[in-house]
Amino acid sequence: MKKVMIIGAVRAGKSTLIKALFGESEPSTKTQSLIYRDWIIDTPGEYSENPLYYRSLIATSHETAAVVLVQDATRNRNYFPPGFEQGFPMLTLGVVTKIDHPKADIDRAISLLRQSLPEGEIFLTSAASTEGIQKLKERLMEIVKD
Ligand SMILES: Nc1nc2c(ncn2[C@@H]2O[C@H](COP(=O)(O)OP(=O)(O)O)[C@@H](O)[C@H]2O)c(=O)[nH]1
Ligand SMILES: [Mg+2]
Repeated sequence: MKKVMIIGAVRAGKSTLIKALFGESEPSTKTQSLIYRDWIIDTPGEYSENPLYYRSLIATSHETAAVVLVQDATRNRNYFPPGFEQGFPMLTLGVVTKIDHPKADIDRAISLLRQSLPEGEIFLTSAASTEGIQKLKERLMEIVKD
């Protein structure tokens, strides 16, 4: 099975999203290193926030069929550099997390994500309400299966 790597800022909701994709709802603990779980690679938020780690992310991405850029719907800034998607030669897609949150602003999240991912699919999700999780899972399964 191919793999998918999940990247995004510290506390963007990456690990919780991964748990939700596996049907789990307990809180996630802080991710300190690359974590391989079945067909998903979880990454520490520092890897997306600190340019010192970009090489490591890009190197790891070569093991994957797709890279998922995560944007937290409650944040008012983009933690990826502009055009970050271009560093990844494989398929890239976007996921907005926490759309259930009272402070979520989905339009803002999409436009922030578009600065780093000008094209490609964007999925709107909430691990808390499970909205959008099944649809994302189906798409990712399609990517990793062949
Ligand atoms: N409201 C809400 N909070 C979430 C959701 N997903 C994650 N969180 C919260 O966001 C925080 C960071 O989540 P985590 O998955 O550890 O982020 P990571 O650092 O990107 O792995 C935690 O307090 C989560 O409970 C969601 O769908 N809705
Ligand atoms: Mg994490």
